[in-house]
Amino acid sequence: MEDLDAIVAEALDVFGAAADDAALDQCKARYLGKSGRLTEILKTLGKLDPEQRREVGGRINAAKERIESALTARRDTLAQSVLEARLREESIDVTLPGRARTRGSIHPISRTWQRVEEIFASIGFDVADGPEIETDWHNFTALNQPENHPARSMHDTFYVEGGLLLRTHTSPMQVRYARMHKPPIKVIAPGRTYRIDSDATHSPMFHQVEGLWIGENISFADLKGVYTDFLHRFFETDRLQVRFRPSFFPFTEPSAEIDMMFDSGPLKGRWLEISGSGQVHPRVIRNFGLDPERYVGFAFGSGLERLTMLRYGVGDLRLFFEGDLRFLEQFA
Ligand code: 2U9
Repeated sequence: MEDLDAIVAEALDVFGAAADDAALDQCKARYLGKSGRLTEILKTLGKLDPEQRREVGGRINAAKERIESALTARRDTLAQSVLEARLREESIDVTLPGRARTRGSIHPISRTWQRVEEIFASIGFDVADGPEIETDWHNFTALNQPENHPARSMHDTFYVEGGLLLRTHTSPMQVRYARMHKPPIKVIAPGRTYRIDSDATHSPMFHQVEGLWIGENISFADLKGVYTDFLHRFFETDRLQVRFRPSFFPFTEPSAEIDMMFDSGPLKGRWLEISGSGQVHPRVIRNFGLDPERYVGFAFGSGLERLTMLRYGVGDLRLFFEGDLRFLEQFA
């Protein structure tokens, strides 16, 4: 008979080398299976006499028990290492910092829009609103731009079906406002406007803010005071100069360009065009349903993009419309 202790020792070695459950099952068969080593020895018991059979049988059983408990031990070890590997793999490091939710930011043009509203509201201006698709009358006729005016050409304006058009300035909002309110009329109209124009300083869609103050005794001095105060507050400095240059607009007479010059900073010493303005044309006043002999006032119109570019030092207007986060995040 083979040496039982040697078989047990070998089985222990073999089990120790089994890498997983499936390998271990195969090893088990080699010793305890139908034609396994111990089973083969058991089969020889029948040939022994009863005395020997009891003695040898007892030794075989003891060997079998040792093999079985080694098997169980190995199985437990393998299960334990599988569990440990999974825990390692699936572990969550609860000490890691949380994933911060990034903050959005307000678009620089919207920021300018808000600030312009705040500044004018603080000196008593109401804020008008109105449609972006306008009638020919509100956009042109009421503003003293007759049928043959060049601004009305198909080339300059986006026309939509039904004789309507995309407003080319924010003025129609003030026309609507003035026709619905009694003087004194003191209102700003910020909003989107549209023109067929596209380069580094022109976009087919852009933003304007226009102001209108109509009463019985409103003068150019009021315009200069209001607009200069606005510039001081918008650019957060009193160190700038303002000048008026004669100009022409169909809806104002007389008309003026407003220029400004910073006394400090990177733009110091250069006159910059910042707005158009003028005394509202008597025909426009009449189109409000008011008597131009009694009511006078001023209007101005500024581009929100231009104000924003000067405030933040942005060189190309198109950056505002591209949605590039590398640009926009700088305003967060
Ligand atoms: C009404 C009557 C008159 C608004 C005015 C301008 C002069 C002007 C441009 C500046 C740059 C448009 O943004 S821009 O492209 N605007 O020069 N706008 S006076 O005059 C009005 C407005 C409303 C009822």
